[in-house]
Amino acid sequence: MTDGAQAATHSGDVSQEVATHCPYCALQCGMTLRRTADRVEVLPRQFPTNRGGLCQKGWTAAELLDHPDRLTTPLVRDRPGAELRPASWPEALDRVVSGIRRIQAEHGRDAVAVFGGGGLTNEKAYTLGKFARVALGTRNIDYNGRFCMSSAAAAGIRAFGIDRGLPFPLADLGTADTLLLVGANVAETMPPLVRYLIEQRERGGTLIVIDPRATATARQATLHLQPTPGTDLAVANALLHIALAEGWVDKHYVDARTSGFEQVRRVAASYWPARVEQLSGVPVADLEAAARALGTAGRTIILTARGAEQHAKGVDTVTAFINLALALGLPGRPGSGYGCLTGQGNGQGGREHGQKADQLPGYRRIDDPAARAHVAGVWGVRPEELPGPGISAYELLTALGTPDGPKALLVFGSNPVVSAPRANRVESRLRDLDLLVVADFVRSETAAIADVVLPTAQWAEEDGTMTNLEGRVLRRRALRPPPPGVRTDLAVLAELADRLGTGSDVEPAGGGSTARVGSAGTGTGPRFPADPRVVFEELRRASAGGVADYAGISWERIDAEDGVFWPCPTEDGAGTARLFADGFPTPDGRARFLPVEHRAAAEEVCPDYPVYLTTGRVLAQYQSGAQTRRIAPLHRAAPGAFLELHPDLAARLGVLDGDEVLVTSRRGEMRAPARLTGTIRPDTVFAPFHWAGQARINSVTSDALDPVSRMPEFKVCAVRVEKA
Ligand SMILES: Nc1nc2c(c(=O)[nH]1)N[C@H]1C(S)=C(S)[C@@H](COP(=O)(O)OP(=O)(O)OC[C@H]3O[C@@H](n4cnc5c(=O)[nH]c(N)nc54)[C@H](O)[C@@H]3O)O[C@H]1N2
Ligand SMILES: Nc1nc2c(c(=O)[nH]1)N[C@H]1C(S)=C(S)[C@@H](COP(=O)(O)OP(=O)(O)OC[C@H]3O[C@@H](n4cnc5c(=O)[nH]c(N)nc54)[C@H](O)[C@@H]3O)O[C@H]1N2
Ligand code: SF4
Ligand SMILES: [Mo]
Repeated sequence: MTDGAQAATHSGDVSQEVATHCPYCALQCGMTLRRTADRVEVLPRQFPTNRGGLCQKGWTAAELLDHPDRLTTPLVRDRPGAELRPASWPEALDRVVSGIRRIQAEHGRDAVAVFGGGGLTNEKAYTLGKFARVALGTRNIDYNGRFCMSSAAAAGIRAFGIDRGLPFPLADLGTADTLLLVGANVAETMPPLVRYLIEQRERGGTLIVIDPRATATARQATLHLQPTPGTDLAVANALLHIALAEGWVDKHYVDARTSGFEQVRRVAASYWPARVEQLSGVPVADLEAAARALGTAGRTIILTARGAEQHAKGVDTVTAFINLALALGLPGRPGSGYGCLTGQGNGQGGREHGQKADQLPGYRRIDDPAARAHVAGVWGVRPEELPGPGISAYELLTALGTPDGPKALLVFGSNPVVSAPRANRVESRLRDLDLLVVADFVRSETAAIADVVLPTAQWAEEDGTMTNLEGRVLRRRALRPPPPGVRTDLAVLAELADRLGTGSDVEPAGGGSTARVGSAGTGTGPRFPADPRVVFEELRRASAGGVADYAGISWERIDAEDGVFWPCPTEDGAGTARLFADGFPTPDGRARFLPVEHRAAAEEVCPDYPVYLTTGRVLAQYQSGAQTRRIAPLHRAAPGAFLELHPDLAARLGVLDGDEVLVTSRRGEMRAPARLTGTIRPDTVFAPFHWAGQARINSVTSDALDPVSRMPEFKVCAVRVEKA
């Protein structure tokens, strides 16, 4: 056990040293926080995922705790155009509650919407979903995971009946004979994971990377396939085509454990390598070498990340790789399988407990009568009181302030002004709202245009649980209480629910306004508890019997077992580190093949917009940059946006390294210095999305959505590049 003796902090308690995890990405590296006289120190900590490693972001995470930009008082805007000014908590909360009441009285309950984030703890994600459905009674809630995990999630559910990022422990990567990474730049996005890649190669394994750029990850690969953005589906079908032709398909597995192969086989027949070379730019010889490495290895793992998934055909693209994995007999075979690398700190748990438009806790569907009855029982409401499914993140953001759309939005844990596709449109919709409320610990670009900003606690100031990329439930532990003037998200939601008058259905004798008593369903205590441990106990009951069943997971078990893998239905039964050993959670126990065809990107290049744009991340910045742009060493390492382009393209455009360039699409423009590099395809340019203002690449990106997951096409659109 590595979680140490200091594990026992509960809400409110503080210690000098605490064993916790990094606030940022889904790797959730183990770290120890230590209080010294004048600061909080980060020390790497052994945990099964990071094995003692941290990246720069983790090392410097504590610098935001006492940062001068930290918000320590609520802010309100008195009228449109006025500056935000400091306000007391009662004033700010009154403003929120009176605004919600007025808007709902005039326009109905759905006129108030909620936008959450995959960085929120399980307790917060759960409470936010419950707050929307019970306290606000709105169907309109969705979250930034729609921009992140949704395509892989939808494909996983379609094929396997379940969506858990990695269905096996991360350590399996180190023992794979062949490992395929599709659109994943882990050397920058999850640096400590690279030690598994090194281990894998030291054992003689083959690493294949598919990426339009020769990234730091691709440079470590045995074989790098460099397709045009948006053509991975064709590549996957070609790999299957070759596997069929060479006899590498595991017929026994296909017969015994899957359904639907025949149709997929017929589709793959038309993806002969020469045709796919035409479509993708990947040479036939590379397709053949990749197929051989995948088809003839003992242990083979295929992983996708955002490069494959953030497309208007992201679900079908992931499906094509799952088809390949199934044909090779990988899922459920020890040391082999398909997985998706989740992104945000709680990218996995954040999508299980009800902040998604169509979802109730435990990965239940909100349109399933049995699910509604179960969750309504836990919440102490009648099933018919629960709203139905809402609309997806981008559709929600672009409906704001329109005649039939929501008039108020509450944002917890996202900065869509920077991170949403077609961000100029999203920003103007946010400005059209009657009431925008943002809970954050810094003045993010979204907080800056809000009517009310609520200062909330940071990770080192709260307890809770997070579910990492392996489906392992971990504990976040508080080192210190929030600074004066700052409240936790749970405390804010509890207070708002209380003021909205939906804190309970049973008024205590004497009618006190704060001392709510719970219903039969919730036991005693308030309906919206602020104590994360109490919330977790309720979440366990709400998730019981669902796909993501946390019923058997307790904080004590998490401490004792280095985290517990879901599903874990009983306290005395083990968690599930590896899925699919005996079958798939589909009605017939078989995994489903689904035929998928290549199609063009929503926006193809043309004479006016002749270059492909793709977007992504750099090592030293995180997401919208609201946190990491404020951390001095990270700012020094990555001070601003840039446009990566090939020297041949630059020469055609008359652009030199460092020149300011203007990138224009049908939707908007962005300016940044050119960075010339031979590592990118000459038909493609790349920009990171961590910066705001003129350097905001999401002013340019496409808002085409995947028809199933509603994932925006962040990874390809057509642009024009010129010297500014
Ligand atoms: N430093 C850092 N780390 C992070 C984050 C961060 O913001 N910064 N965010 C976290 C989150 S939320 C996420 S979701 C993960 C994301 O982790 P990744 O998915 O690894 O990150 P990205 O940079 O978005 O995309 C990965 C790669 O996809 C490539 N790509 C672009 N288009 C295509 C395509 O059409 N096909 C293929 N095959 N590849 C393509 C890009 O060139 C890029 O190198 O990172 C997590 N970790
Ligand atoms: N062009 C392009 N755009 C992209 C992507 C891409 O690859 N290309 N990737 C997409 C992906 S994968 C993702 S995940 C999104 C992420 O984009 P965002 O949703 O904007 O994510 P963050 O920047 O992490 O925003 C989190 C905000 O909430 C605050 N915050 C952090 N933790 C908490 C908390 O516990 N409580 C509260 N109240 N606030 C908190 C932070 O300070 C920050 O302001 O961006 C998407 N946008
Ligand atoms: S890899 Fe992710 S979890 Fe680990 S230190 Fe870096 S940002 Fe934090
Ligand atoms: Mo993400």
